[in-house]
Amino acid sequence: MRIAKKVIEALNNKRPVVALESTIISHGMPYPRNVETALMVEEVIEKEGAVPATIGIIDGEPIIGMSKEEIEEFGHRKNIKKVSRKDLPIVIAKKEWGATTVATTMILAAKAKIEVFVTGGIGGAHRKAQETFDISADLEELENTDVTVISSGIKAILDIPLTLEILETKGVTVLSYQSDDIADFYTRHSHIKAENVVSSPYEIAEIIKAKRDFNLKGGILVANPIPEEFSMDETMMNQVINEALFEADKDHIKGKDITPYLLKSIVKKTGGESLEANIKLVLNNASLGAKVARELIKLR
Ligand code: PSU
Ligand code: MN
Repeated sequence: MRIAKKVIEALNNKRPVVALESTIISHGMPYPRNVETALMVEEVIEKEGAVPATIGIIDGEPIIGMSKEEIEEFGHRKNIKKVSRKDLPIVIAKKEWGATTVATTMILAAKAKIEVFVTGGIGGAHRKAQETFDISADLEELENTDVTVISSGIKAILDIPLTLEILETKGVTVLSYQSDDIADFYTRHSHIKAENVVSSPYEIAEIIKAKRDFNLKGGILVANPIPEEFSMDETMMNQVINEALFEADKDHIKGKDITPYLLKSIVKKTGGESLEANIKLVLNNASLGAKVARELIKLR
Protein backbone atom coordinates (compact mmCIF):
# COMPACT_ATOMS: atom_id res chain seq x y z
CA MET A 1 0.00 0.00 0.00
CA ARG A 2 1.25 3.50 -0.77
CA ILE A 3 0.12 6.12 1.73
CA ALA A 4 0.65 9.73 0.67
CA LYS A 5 3.14 11.70 2.75
CA LYS A 6 0.57 14.30 3.82
CA VAL A 7 -1.70 11.49 5.04
CA ILE A 8 1.06 9.77 7.03
CA GLU A 9 2.03 13.09 8.59
CA ALA A 10 -1.57 13.89 9.52
CA LEU A 11 -2.10 10.45 11.06
CA ASN A 12 1.15 10.66 13.03
CA ASN A 13 0.32 14.14 14.30
CA LYS A 14 -3.26 13.18 15.25
CA ARG A 15 -4.78 15.46 12.67
CA PRO A 16 -8.13 14.61 11.06
CA VAL A 17 -8.08 12.57 7.84
CA VAL A 18 -11.05 11.79 5.58
CA ALA A 19 -11.04 8.91 3.09
CA LEU A 20 -12.74 9.17 -0.33
CA GLU A 21 -13.66 6.48 -2.85
CA SER A 22 -12.81 6.25 -6.55
CA THR A 23 -15.72 4.28 -8.05
CA ILE A 24 -17.75 7.45 -7.89
CA ILE A 25 -15.02 9.02 -10.08
CA SER A 26 -14.60 6.33 -12.72
CA HIS A 27 -18.07 4.73 -12.75
CA GLY A 28 -20.38 7.19 -11.02
CA MET A 29 -20.00 10.41 -13.00
CA PRO A 30 -19.01 11.41 -16.56
CA TYR A 31 -15.67 13.06 -17.41
CA PRO A 32 -14.73 15.87 -16.75
CA ARG A 33 -17.34 16.56 -14.05
CA ASN A 34 -16.08 13.53 -12.12
CA VAL A 35 -12.56 14.96 -11.84
CA GLU A 36 -13.79 18.47 -11.05
CA THR A 37 -16.00 17.03 -8.31
CA ALA A 38 -13.29 14.83 -6.82
CA LEU A 39 -10.94 17.84 -6.62
CA MET A 40 -13.65 20.11 -5.17
CA VAL A 41 -14.47 17.50 -2.54
CA GLU A 42 -10.81 17.46 -1.50
CA GLU A 43 -10.83 21.28 -1.30
CA VAL A 44 -13.91 21.32 0.93
CA ILE A 45 -12.25 18.85 3.29
CA GLU A 46 -9.04 20.90 3.39
CA LYS A 47 -10.99 24.11 4.09
CA GLU A 48 -12.62 22.36 7.04
CA GLY A 49 -9.16 21.61 8.41
CA ALA A 50 -8.88 17.93 7.54
CA VAL A 51 -6.65 16.01 5.13
CA PRO A 52 -8.38 14.24 2.21
CA ALA A 53 -7.23 10.79 1.12
CA THR A 54 -8.74 9.64 -2.16
CA ILE A 55 -8.29 5.89 -2.43
CA GLY A 56 -7.79 3.83 -5.59
CA ILE A 57 -5.59 1.08 -7.03
CA ILE A 58 -2.83 1.86 -9.54
CA ASP A 59 -0.90 -0.96 -11.21
CA GLY A 60 -2.06 -3.29 -8.44
CA GLU A 61 -0.96 -1.00 -5.66
CA PRO A 62 -3.59 0.42 -3.29
CA ILE A 63 -3.06 4.19 -3.03
CA ILE A 64 -4.19 6.04 0.06
CA GLY A 65 -4.19 9.67 -0.98
CA MET A 66 -4.01 9.95 -4.76
CA SER A 67 -2.34 13.01 -6.29
CA LYS A 68 -4.30 15.48 -8.44
CA GLU A 69 -2.69 13.94 -11.54
CA GLU A 70 -3.76 10.45 -10.46
CA ILE A 71 -7.32 11.64 -9.87
CA GLU A 72 -7.32 13.21 -13.33
CA GLU A 73 -6.08 9.94 -14.85
CA PHE A 74 -8.75 7.99 -12.94
CA GLY A 75 -11.36 10.29 -14.40
CA HIS A 76 -10.77 9.56 -18.06
CA ARG A 77 -8.83 6.30 -18.30
CA LYS A 78 -10.80 3.51 -19.98
CA ASN A 79 -11.46 0.09 -18.49
CA ILE A 80 -10.70 0.80 -14.86
CA LYS A 81 -12.23 -2.10 -12.97
CA LYS A 82 -14.86 -1.51 -10.31
CA VAL A 83 -13.29 -3.28 -7.34
CA SER A 84 -15.30 -4.74 -4.51
CA ARG A 85 -13.84 -6.95 -1.74
CA LYS A 86 -13.98 -10.05 -3.93
CA ASP A 87 -12.01 -8.37 -6.75
CA LEU A 88 -9.25 -6.90 -4.62
CA PRO A 89 -6.81 -9.85 -4.72
CA ILE A 90 -7.21 -10.22 -8.48
CA VAL A 91 -6.50 -6.57 -9.26
CA ILE A 92 -3.48 -6.59 -6.94
CA ALA A 93 -2.06 -9.83 -8.38
CA LYS A 94 -2.59 -8.76 -11.99
CA LYS A 95 -1.20 -5.26 -11.29
CA GLU A 96 -4.30 -3.59 -12.72
CA TRP A 97 -5.99 -0.25 -12.13
CA GLY A 98 -9.00 -0.46 -9.87
CA ALA A 99 -11.68 1.92 -8.66
CA THR A 100 -12.62 1.19 -5.09
CA THR A 101 -16.29 0.86 -4.09
CA VAL A 102 -17.55 1.80 -0.64
CA ALA A 103 -16.70 -1.72 0.57
CA THR A 104 -13.12 -1.70 -0.74
CA THR A 105 -12.49 1.88 0.30
CA MET A 106 -13.54 0.91 3.83
CA ILE A 107 -11.10 -2.03 3.83
CA LEU A 108 -8.19 0.13 2.68
CA ALA A 109 -9.08 3.09 4.92
CA ALA A 110 -9.19 0.78 7.94
CA LYS A 111 -5.79 -0.68 7.05
CA ALA A 112 -4.40 2.87 6.92
CA LYS A 113 -6.13 3.67 10.26
CA ILE A 114 -8.47 6.26 8.74
CA GLU A 115 -11.75 6.30 10.61
CA VAL A 116 -14.00 8.60 8.58
CA PHE A 117 -14.95 8.12 4.93
CA VAL A 118 -17.11 10.36 2.73
CA THR A 119 -19.11 9.25 -0.32
CA GLY A 120 -22.36 9.92 -2.21
CA GLY A 121 -24.61 6.97 -1.51
CA ILE A 122 -23.86 3.44 -0.41
CA GLY A 123 -24.86 0.27 -2.23
CA GLY A 124 -27.64 -1.79 -0.68
CA ALA A 125 -30.39 -4.27 -1.45
CA HIS A 126 -31.65 -3.78 -4.99
CA ARG A 127 -35.38 -3.93 -5.61
CA LYS A 128 -36.50 -7.59 -5.90
CA ALA A 129 -33.37 -8.60 -3.92
CA GLN A 130 -35.65 -11.13 -2.21
CA GLU A 131 -35.46 -13.09 -5.49
CA THR A 132 -32.19 -11.99 -7.07
CA PHE A 133 -30.03 -11.83 -3.91
CA ASP A 134 -28.45 -8.68 -5.36
CA ILE A 135 -27.32 -7.08 -2.14
CA SER A 136 -24.23 -4.88 -2.20
CA ALA A 137 -21.06 -6.04 -0.47
CA ASP A 138 -21.07 -2.53 1.07
CA LEU A 139 -23.49 -3.87 3.70
CA GLU A 140 -21.20 -6.75 4.67
CA GLU A 141 -18.33 -4.31 5.00
CA LEU A 142 -20.36 -2.01 7.22
CA GLU A 143 -20.97 -5.03 9.44
CA ASN A 144 -17.30 -5.90 9.75
CA THR A 145 -15.03 -2.93 9.20
CA ASP A 146 -14.40 -0.12 11.68
CA VAL A 147 -15.02 2.91 9.47
CA THR A 148 -17.73 5.56 9.64
CA VAL A 149 -19.31 6.26 6.26
CA ILE A 150 -20.80 9.69 5.69
CA SER A 151 -23.27 9.41 2.80
CA SER A 152 -26.57 10.70 1.52
CA GLY A 153 -28.07 7.46 2.69
CA ILE A 154 -29.31 4.68 0.51
CA LYS A 155 -29.78 5.42 -3.18
CA ALA A 156 -33.44 5.71 -4.20
CA ILE A 157 -32.83 3.16 -6.97
CA LEU A 158 -32.59 0.52 -4.22
CA ASP A 159 -35.10 -1.01 -1.83
CA ILE A 160 -34.54 1.30 1.16
CA PRO A 161 -36.68 -0.44 3.82
CA LEU A 162 -35.15 -3.81 2.92
CA THR A 163 -31.64 -2.32 3.07
CA LEU A 164 -32.38 -0.86 6.52
CA GLU A 165 -33.62 -4.27 7.74
CA ILE A 166 -30.39 -5.89 6.58
CA LEU A 167 -28.30 -3.19 8.25
CA GLU A 168 -30.22 -3.78 11.47
CA THR A 169 -29.58 -7.53 11.31
CA LYS A 170 -25.89 -6.87 10.75
CA GLY A 171 -25.71 -4.55 13.74
CA VAL A 172 -24.75 -1.49 11.75
CA THR A 173 -25.37 1.77 13.63
CA VAL A 174 -27.35 4.08 11.32
CA LEU A 175 -27.57 7.79 12.15
CA SER A 176 -29.73 10.29 10.32
CA TYR A 177 -28.22 13.78 10.33
CA GLN A 178 -30.73 16.50 11.20
CA SER A 179 -33.58 14.74 9.42
CA ASP A 180 -36.59 12.68 10.56
CA ASP A 181 -36.56 10.87 7.21
CA ILE A 182 -33.68 8.63 6.23
CA ALA A 183 -31.82 10.21 3.28
CA ASP A 184 -32.51 8.64 -0.12
CA PHE A 185 -29.85 10.38 -2.22
CA TYR A 186 -31.67 12.58 -4.75
CA THR A 187 -34.46 14.01 -2.63
CA ARG A 188 -34.68 15.50 0.83
CA HIS A 189 -37.72 13.51 1.98
CA SER A 190 -37.82 9.74 1.61
CA HIS A 191 -40.92 9.40 3.83
CA ILE A 192 -39.13 6.55 5.55
CA LYS A 193 -38.66 7.37 9.21
CA ALA A 194 -35.16 7.29 10.63
CA GLU A 195 -34.76 5.54 13.96
CA ASN A 196 -31.86 7.66 15.23
CA VAL A 197 -31.58 11.35 14.47
CA VAL A 198 -28.39 13.21 15.39
CA SER A 199 -27.99 16.95 15.39
CA SER A 200 -24.26 17.73 15.36
CA PRO A 201 -20.86 16.45 14.25
CA TYR A 202 -19.96 16.29 17.95
CA GLU A 203 -22.87 13.93 18.66
CA ILE A 204 -21.78 11.68 15.79
CA ALA A 205 -18.19 11.66 17.07
CA GLU A 206 -19.36 10.68 20.55
CA ILE A 207 -21.23 7.69 19.14
CA ILE A 208 -18.23 6.62 17.04
CA LYS A 209 -16.00 6.87 20.10
CA ALA A 210 -18.44 4.85 22.22
CA LYS A 211 -18.54 2.08 19.59
CA ARG A 212 -14.75 1.97 19.36
CA ASP A 213 -14.09 2.24 23.11
CA PHE A 214 -16.42 -0.70 23.63
CA ASN A 215 -14.66 -2.69 20.91
CA LEU A 216 -17.83 -3.21 18.93
CA LYS A 217 -16.57 -4.11 15.49
CA GLY A 218 -18.15 -2.65 12.38
CA GLY A 219 -19.04 0.56 10.69
CA ILE A 220 -21.40 3.41 11.32
CA LEU A 221 -23.55 4.78 8.53
CA VAL A 222 -24.36 8.49 8.67
CA ALA A 223 -27.21 9.47 6.33
CA ASN A 224 -26.92 13.15 5.46
CA PRO A 225 -29.79 14.33 3.26
CA ILE A 226 -29.21 16.51 0.22
CA PRO A 227 -29.72 20.21 1.11
CA GLU A 228 -33.29 21.36 0.42
CA GLU A 229 -32.23 23.82 -2.31
CA PHE A 230 -30.67 21.03 -4.39
CA SER A 231 -33.28 18.36 -3.68
CA MET A 232 -34.99 16.98 -6.78
CA ASP A 233 -38.69 16.65 -7.47
CA GLU A 234 -39.94 13.43 -5.90
CA THR A 235 -42.68 12.57 -8.39
CA MET A 236 -40.37 13.13 -11.34
CA MET A 237 -37.56 11.12 -9.73
CA ASN A 238 -39.82 8.18 -8.95
CA GLN A 239 -40.93 8.07 -12.55
CA VAL A 240 -37.39 8.37 -13.91
CA ILE A 241 -36.09 5.67 -11.59
CA ASN A 242 -38.90 3.31 -12.54
CA GLU A 243 -38.21 3.85 -16.24
CA ALA A 244 -34.47 3.28 -15.72
CA LEU A 245 -35.13 0.09 -13.74
CA PHE A 246 -37.52 -1.17 -16.43
CA GLU A 247 -34.93 -0.58 -19.16
CA ALA A 248 -32.14 -2.18 -17.14
CA ASP A 249 -34.32 -5.27 -16.83
CA LYS A 250 -35.08 -5.27 -20.55
CA ASP A 251 -31.36 -4.91 -21.40
CA HIS A 252 -30.50 -7.77 -19.00
CA ILE A 253 -28.11 -5.61 -16.97
CA LYS A 254 -26.90 -7.61 -13.99
CA GLY A 255 -24.51 -7.66 -11.05
CA LYS A 256 -21.89 -4.95 -10.70
CA ASP A 257 -23.03 -3.20 -13.89
CA ILE A 258 -26.46 -2.27 -12.52
CA THR A 259 -25.51 0.67 -10.30
CA PRO A 260 -23.34 2.47 -12.94
CA TYR A 261 -26.00 1.75 -15.62
CA LEU A 262 -28.81 3.22 -13.52
CA LEU A 263 -26.84 6.31 -12.47
CA LYS A 264 -25.96 7.03 -16.11
CA SER A 265 -29.47 6.43 -17.35
CA ILE A 266 -30.93 8.74 -14.67
CA VAL A 267 -28.47 11.51 -15.58
CA LYS A 268 -29.63 11.24 -19.21
CA LYS A 269 -33.32 11.17 -18.36
CA THR A 270 -33.10 14.21 -16.09
CA GLY A 271 -31.09 16.21 -18.62
CA GLY A 272 -28.10 16.24 -16.28
CA GLU A 273 -30.06 17.51 -13.29
CA SER A 274 -29.41 14.37 -11.24
CA LEU A 275 -25.67 14.77 -11.82
CA GLU A 276 -25.81 18.28 -10.35
CA ALA A 277 -27.72 16.94 -7.35
CA ASN A 278 -25.17 14.13 -6.96
CA ILE A 279 -22.30 16.62 -6.98
CA LYS A 280 -23.99 18.93 -4.46
CA LEU A 281 -24.74 16.13 -2.03
CA VAL A 282 -21.20 14.79 -2.14
CA LEU A 283 -19.80 18.25 -1.38
CA ASN A 284 -22.24 18.57 1.50
CA ASN A 285 -21.14 15.17 2.82
CA ALA A 286 -17.48 16.22 2.55
CA SER A 287 -18.10 19.18 4.80
CA LEU A 288 -19.89 17.06 7.41
CA GLY A 289 -17.27 14.30 7.21
CA ALA A 290 -14.41 16.71 7.87
CA LYS A 291 -16.24 18.17 10.87
CA VAL A 292 -16.89 14.69 12.28
CA ALA A 293 -13.22 13.73 11.82
CA ARG A 294 -12.22 16.91 13.65
CA GLU A 295 -14.58 16.32 16.56
CA LEU A 296 -13.38 12.76 16.86
CA ILE A 297 -9.76 13.90 17.20
CA LYS A 298 -10.80 16.45 19.86
CA LEU A 299 -12.64 13.79 21.86
CA ARG A 300 -9.59 11.58 21.88
N1 PSU B 1 -22.71 6.34 -4.90
C1 PSU B 1 -22.56 7.25 -5.90
N2 PSU B 1 -21.93 6.87 -7.01
C2 PSU B 1 -21.36 5.62 -7.12
C3 PSU B 1 -21.49 4.68 -6.04
C4 PSU B 1 -22.18 5.10 -4.97
O1 PSU B 1 -23.03 8.38 -5.78
O2 PSU B 1 -20.75 5.34 -8.14
C5 PSU B 1 -20.81 3.34 -6.10
C6 PSU B 1 -20.11 3.11 -4.75
O3 PSU B 1 -18.76 2.85 -5.00
C7 PSU B 1 -20.81 1.90 -4.17
C8 PSU B 1 -21.19 1.16 -5.42
O4 PSU B 1 -19.99 1.15 -3.32
O5 PSU B 1 -21.65 2.22 -6.27
C9 PSU B 1 -22.22 0.11 -5.17
O6 PSU B 1 -22.18 -0.83 -6.19
P1 PSU B 1 -22.87 -2.26 -5.99
O7 PSU B 1 -24.33 -1.93 -5.80
O8 PSU B 1 -22.60 -3.02 -7.26
O9 PSU B 1 -22.28 -2.87 -4.77
MN1 MN C 1 -24.77 -6.07 -6.68
